[in-house]
Amino acid sequence: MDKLLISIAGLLSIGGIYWFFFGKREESGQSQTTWNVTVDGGYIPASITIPNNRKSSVTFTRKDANSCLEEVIIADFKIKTFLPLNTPITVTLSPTKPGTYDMHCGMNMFHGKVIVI
Ligand SMILES: [Cu+2]
Repeated sequence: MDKLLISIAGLLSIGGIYWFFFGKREESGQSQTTWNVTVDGGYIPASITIPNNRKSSVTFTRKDANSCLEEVIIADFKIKTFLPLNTPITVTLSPTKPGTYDMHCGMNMFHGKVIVI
C-alpha cells in the first residue's frame, strides 16, 4: 500500500513538473527577450513580442539575396542596420512604452512588427 502511494505521489510530481515547464514555455511564448528573425522574402516571424522596460536582443539573419532586404529599420528604436547575407546581426531594443512598432526594410516594402507588452 505504501509503495502504491509513493508511486502515485511520484506520478503526480512528474505531472507537476511537466505542467510547470509546459505552462512556463507557453507563457514565455507571449513575450521573450531573445528573438531570432530570419530575413527571407520577409521577416520570419513577422511579429515579435518583447517585454516593456527590459532589454531584448533580436538577431536577424538574412538569407535572401534580394538587396531590398539588406537593411532593417525599426525607426521608433532608432535602429537602421545593414544585414550582410547569411551573417547574424544582433540589435538591442530597450522599450519604455508598450505598443506596436513597425520594422521594415530600407525601401519600406517588407514589414514586420515589434510588439511591446
Ligand atoms: Cu525593401
